[in-house]
Amino acid sequence: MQNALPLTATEHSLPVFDYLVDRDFASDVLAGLSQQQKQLQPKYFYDQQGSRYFDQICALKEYYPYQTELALLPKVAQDLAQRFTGDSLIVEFGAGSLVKVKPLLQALPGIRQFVPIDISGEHLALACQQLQRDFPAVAVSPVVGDFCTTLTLPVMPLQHCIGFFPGSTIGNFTPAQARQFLCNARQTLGPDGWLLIGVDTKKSPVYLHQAYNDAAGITARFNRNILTRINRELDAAFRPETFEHYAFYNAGQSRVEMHLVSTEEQVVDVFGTAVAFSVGESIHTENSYKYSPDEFMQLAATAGWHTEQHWLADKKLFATYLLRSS
Ligand code: AVJ
Repeated sequence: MQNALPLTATEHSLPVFDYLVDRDFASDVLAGLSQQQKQLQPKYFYDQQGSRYFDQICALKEYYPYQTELALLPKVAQDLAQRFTGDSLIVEFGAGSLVKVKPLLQALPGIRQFVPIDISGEHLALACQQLQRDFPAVAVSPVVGDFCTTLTLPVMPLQHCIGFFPGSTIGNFTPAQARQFLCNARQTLGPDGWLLIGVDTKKSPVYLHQAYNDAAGITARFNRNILTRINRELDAAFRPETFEHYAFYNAGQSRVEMHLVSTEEQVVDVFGTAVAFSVGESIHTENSYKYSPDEFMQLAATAGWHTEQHWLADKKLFATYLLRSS
């Protein structure tokens, strides 16, 4: 918050609140690579190229969470339209390409403002321009930043404040971090706050395995791109081709883990620090936790959220929950 540069004018006309700080990236990378189990935070996947790879993942038939959630949303939007008849605003956490908010904006005529938060600034700015053209009656106010931190949002005083957190992005957090996020979101969204959140369910590990190990190798490219990004932005010397994409379901922890496994014994220069890898040693790049509906509703309750309604996709492949601050 203290690093905010409010209302930075971009070459585009939409004003953007930009809270991103580059030095966090450098120190997070060094700290992560210094651990016993090396790790990188998944939020750093999303440079411009990474956001494009993620869009390609969403187009894969194996990556069921995207299509499944999207197919649920028109029904969800209809139900929300019954509830939210007054003037409202939507705050989206990790907004990406802004595809999923469209069914909501279409079905809810009371939405006056839309505040998408995303870490990938250029990607967000482009998506917002298009959305603003499609929905001229909604004030689109993009915020570039990490939604895990407390951000001061440029919100208008409206009747209902509806948070939107689709895609099971909450699965990137550990359950303890997820609880913390839910507590923070409750603060951010205020006493009459609501949160519409998409969460992936538990299912066959075979099915999960396919979703994170697609035949075309897009997920592998997405995973390796984090090394390319570190090379470019932080002056490191990773050879991404010497790291293999490795993703599996860890049943004990209820999560898919993604790793990058070194195929060689090697020492990599990461802006002046020598980072050694043995053969088969991995960098843990992502967790994607899965929750049964009961587990998730319980977790939400411990963060002060009551589940007002929830929608389950066919074969319980995905769930969307409408939470109300209690
Ligand atoms: C955007 C975090 C929900 O965990 O499924 C997709 C990211 N990683 N394929 C997920 C991802 C590999 C995705 N989330």
